[in-house]
Amino acid sequence: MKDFDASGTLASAIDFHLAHSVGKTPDSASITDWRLALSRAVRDRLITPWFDATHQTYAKDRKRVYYLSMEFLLGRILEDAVNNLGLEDEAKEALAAYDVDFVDVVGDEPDAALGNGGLGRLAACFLDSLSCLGIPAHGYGIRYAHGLFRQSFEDGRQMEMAEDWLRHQHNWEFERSECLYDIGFGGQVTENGKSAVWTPSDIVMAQAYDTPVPGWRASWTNTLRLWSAKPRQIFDLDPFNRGEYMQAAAPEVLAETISRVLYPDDSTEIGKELRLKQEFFFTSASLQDLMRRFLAHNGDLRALPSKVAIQMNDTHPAIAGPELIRQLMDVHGLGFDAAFDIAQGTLHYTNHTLLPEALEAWEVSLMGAILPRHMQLIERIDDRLARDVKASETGVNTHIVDNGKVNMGTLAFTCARKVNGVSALHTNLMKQTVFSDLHAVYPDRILNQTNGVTPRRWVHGCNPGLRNLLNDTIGTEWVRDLEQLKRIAPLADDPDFCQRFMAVKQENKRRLTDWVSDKLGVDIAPDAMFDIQIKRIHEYKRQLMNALETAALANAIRRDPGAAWTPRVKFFGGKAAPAYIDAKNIIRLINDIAKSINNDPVIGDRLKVVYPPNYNVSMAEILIPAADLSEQISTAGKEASGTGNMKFALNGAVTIGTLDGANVEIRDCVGDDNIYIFGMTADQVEGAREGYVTQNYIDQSPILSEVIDQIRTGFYSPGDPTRHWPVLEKLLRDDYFMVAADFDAYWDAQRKVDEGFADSDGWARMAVLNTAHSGWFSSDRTIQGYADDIWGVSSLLEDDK
Ligand code: NBX
Repeated sequence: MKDFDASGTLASAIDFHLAHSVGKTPDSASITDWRLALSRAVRDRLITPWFDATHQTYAKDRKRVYYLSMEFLLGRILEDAVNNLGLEDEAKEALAAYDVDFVDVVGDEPDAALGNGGLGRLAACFLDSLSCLGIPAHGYGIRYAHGLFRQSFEDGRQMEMAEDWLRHQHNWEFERSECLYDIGFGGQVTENGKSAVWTPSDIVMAQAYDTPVPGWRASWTNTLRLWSAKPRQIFDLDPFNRGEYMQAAAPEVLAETISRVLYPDDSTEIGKELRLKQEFFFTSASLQDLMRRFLAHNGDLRALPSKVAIQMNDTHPAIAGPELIRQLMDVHGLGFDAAFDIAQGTLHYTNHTLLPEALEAWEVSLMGAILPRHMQLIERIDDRLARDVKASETGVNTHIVDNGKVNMGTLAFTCARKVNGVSALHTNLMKQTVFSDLHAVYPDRILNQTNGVTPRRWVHGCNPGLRNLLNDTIGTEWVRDLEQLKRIAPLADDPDFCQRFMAVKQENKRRLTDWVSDKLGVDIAPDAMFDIQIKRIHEYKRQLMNALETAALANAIRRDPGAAWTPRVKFFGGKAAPAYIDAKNIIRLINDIAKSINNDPVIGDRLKVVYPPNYNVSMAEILIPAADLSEQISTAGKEASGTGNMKFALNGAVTIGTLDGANVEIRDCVGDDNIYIFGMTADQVEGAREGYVTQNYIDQSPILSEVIDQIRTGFYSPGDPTRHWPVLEKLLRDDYFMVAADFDAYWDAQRKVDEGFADSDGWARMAVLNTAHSGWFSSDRTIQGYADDIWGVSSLLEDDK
């Protein structure tokens, strides 16, 4: 294979690109110019491994993976690429020669925020692991012009602003102006004997943009292919010729709307026409693209399941079932049964939530209007399901089309060879609740793949101090084989190692302290306990319970300021969906509580509350390495897995949490003595529902009662005493997530945390053991699980060994 690498040093490549790609001289270059020059210089070094991986994949013609996801929450790309390629020192040195700081340069890059939260970030970690493991794969998604909105606070209230990551040149991607597919909407279907002809009323084009995704040291590099919507026709010539220029541009505007903006809702069904169009747009383009690639090498469509594994990340791409069947029937001439079997042998579905309000279901009328051919095929798939239900003799009653709606979970399940949950608890609950009927009919279909996170970004990249300590202690292999972290477990009893481990933590806390002072003008003490809850704001995640406990702690401190309090800084971070009023009310309450506590001289440094606006991936990279305590306090049974929980534990934070999602597995790994578990179990939560009265729990808890009274009487909103009544009203009327029931257990657990932290040796031991026993939470382990149990694919790197 020809070597396409730019010859010479990274420094000369930066010089070259500053001049030739950016058009600047060193003395006129801004930080952004340096970033663009460095990005190009680094990207050049990916080209040879990228071409090489593509070449090997074609030459070996082995089974490939296609990961279909509406969201890829990549964050910053440059620093990660520099790390993966091992170019940090060279890059730092090259920039320092011009008095330019590497940290400023990589920090200049806007986050690629093409996702809402855990689901999108999981997809990004999976891309990293697929490349790291050398599994031939493509990620397929949407190149949104505007990612997740930017959040600010005005008088404590969340404000949303449009995000604009593409305003500055995005120089990681390659635009593929020749790679275009037609995507139809609406229109008519005419039956033609056995086959059907769909004549859409509107057609837009999907154009590909490719981003190389390097694995560790670029031993393998896959592709993330994102689709952007383009008009098929720029101008409507009739109105143009009549001088109606705006109207003439209507098709362009309409088409580009499809990939314009990411829907900011992470846990409610949206049900909007544009959303359905987005889902079909990227799914159809991806399937057309992978079918073209398959057919270039294979004549026999029945071989598809042996060459292609498609993973549907949640139900957002679930239209892939009917769309693949449509292509096989209407384009390639197969009959329905053959097409269904091929599709079903190729598709797999991951479920990420059991919350009923988050399960996608489209009105039959909308589906029929936008995708008439697919609606017909959905009915036929439903008949197949009915046949299997009957044959199973289970007597269950389950349908894809029900009550005038297309249930996308049932559709995805029916069309998939394997269906997985994202933690052991979640997978068991899938079998027992939402998918119990389907599980009875297809008892071998559901399996578990507990989530994981990439150690490249979430330890090596974000925590240089810990990286160096680990490298010094156990060598560097842990980056690719995270179970090696176990080797530091014995050192939890070595005072010298513990001291070095906690010095790293202290340094990370100092870095965060400086950042908070710089960005928010709030001064905090780095020796306080850093207690962090960062995630989307949702009632089930119970930020409210944390806020109430914070207020209660402030009361206790005010009552007895001279007692031996363990100083704490409570961090909150996260966005609420713009239409989620109850969550936005909670944000405002947290901000008001923060203001009151931070300005109370009696409380002083014993307790501070910090809520930096616009939480995103790069903010997580500063917060997580600095955490002492990780808040994972969702109502048991509601958080499918969580992945932030894993990042914290890996970075030596101790968890306070419920037995929910992957917290259960974190406890199993780190041991009961190194985690603070409290509250009801998933079973107990369901048991407590009947006859649940919030007020009874409040009455039993003087600590909670006091806080509720303060909020009611405007203690946290002087001058506007009724401001937070909606939060109380909701809590009292419908405490579905059982904040009141778990409050006292949470309070007690927090007081144990206080004691634990006061014993600095004991805490250091816990912190070390959390890192040591979290190796299992690598997304490499997760992806190996998908490769073995779901896709039936193997690494191409092993061939060389
Ligand atoms: O997926 C999250 C779960 O809540 C986490 O427990 C889990 O760890 C993570 C990865 O498996 N789900 C999630 O982030 N959902 C979304 O972001 C979402 C986005 C759009 C949408 C529905 C949900 N329409």
